[in-house]
Amino acid sequence: MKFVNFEKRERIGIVRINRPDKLNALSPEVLEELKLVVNDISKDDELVSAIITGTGKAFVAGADIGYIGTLDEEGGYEMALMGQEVFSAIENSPKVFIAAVNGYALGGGCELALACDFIIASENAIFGQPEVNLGIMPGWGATQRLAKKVGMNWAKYLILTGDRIDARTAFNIGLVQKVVNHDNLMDEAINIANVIAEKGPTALRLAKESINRSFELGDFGFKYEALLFGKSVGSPEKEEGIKAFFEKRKPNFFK
Ligand code: CO8
Repeated sequence: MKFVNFEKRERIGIVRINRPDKLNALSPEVLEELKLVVNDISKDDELVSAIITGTGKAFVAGADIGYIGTLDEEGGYEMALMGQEVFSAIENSPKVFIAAVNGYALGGGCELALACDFIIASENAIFGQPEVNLGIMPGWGATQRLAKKVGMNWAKYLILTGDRIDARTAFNIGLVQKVVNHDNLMDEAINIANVIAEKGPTALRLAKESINRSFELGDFGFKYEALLFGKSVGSPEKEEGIKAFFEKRKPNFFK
């Protein structure tokens, strides 16, 4: 692949958006490659978690602005759907996706990070939804996911002002879960991915699914949680987890 590198380290996948001369801007070609990689990760029984990061000084500086310039209304709609499909595949993947934000995460780049399950940021990271500066609005999920993840007021502030925020501010509003020294970003992300990769994959998948649906299900969300909890209790992984607890050892869910 030309624009998206993929590396497998035992139970962890590492995805690097690799178009540094354009700050990893997401053209249709980059998105197509990302879609293939995400689908491969989701189907790979050996993988439990995956990290998405960027090459060079940006995570992703947005959708490709030159390409947006060529689009008419219909093309804009189609391009929005194309990116939304890829980002929803990340959000709904049975694997845990961590965004390791190494620099600019603007527009579609911030939306890509939002589609991941949580965000680890370098102290150099910059977040923002600057689309209004270009006379357009976000189209790859920010109006939906940002409001759900940081609340309506911050979502409106970021989307309507186009202001950029640094990693500390992003941490303070709950957009980022951990800020680390720039040089340690990948080590930290890999450590967290490894911690997750030791857990029972079925429990991870069911818990993620239940959390993902928490906003839409209302009171039925509790019933849904109970249903998925039942599935986790019925899984062979639960036998190992509880046996290991009483044997005072770490569980091994991958025998
Ligand atoms: N698209 C295309 N090229 C880009 C982009 C981008 N988003 N961002 C940077 N580049 C290019 C620059 O044009 C430049 O190319 P060249 O060397 O050929 O001139 C190269 O990357 C390096 O960029 P800069 O020289 O600008 O680097 P700086 O360090 O001076 O500035 C910034 C870095 C502040 C990140 C600056 O590049 C910038 O403001 N970039 C644009 C950020 C932005 O507005 N992002 C939002 C884009 S719109 C979007 O994401 C919408 C998503 C939803 C789409 C829905 C369907 C279409």
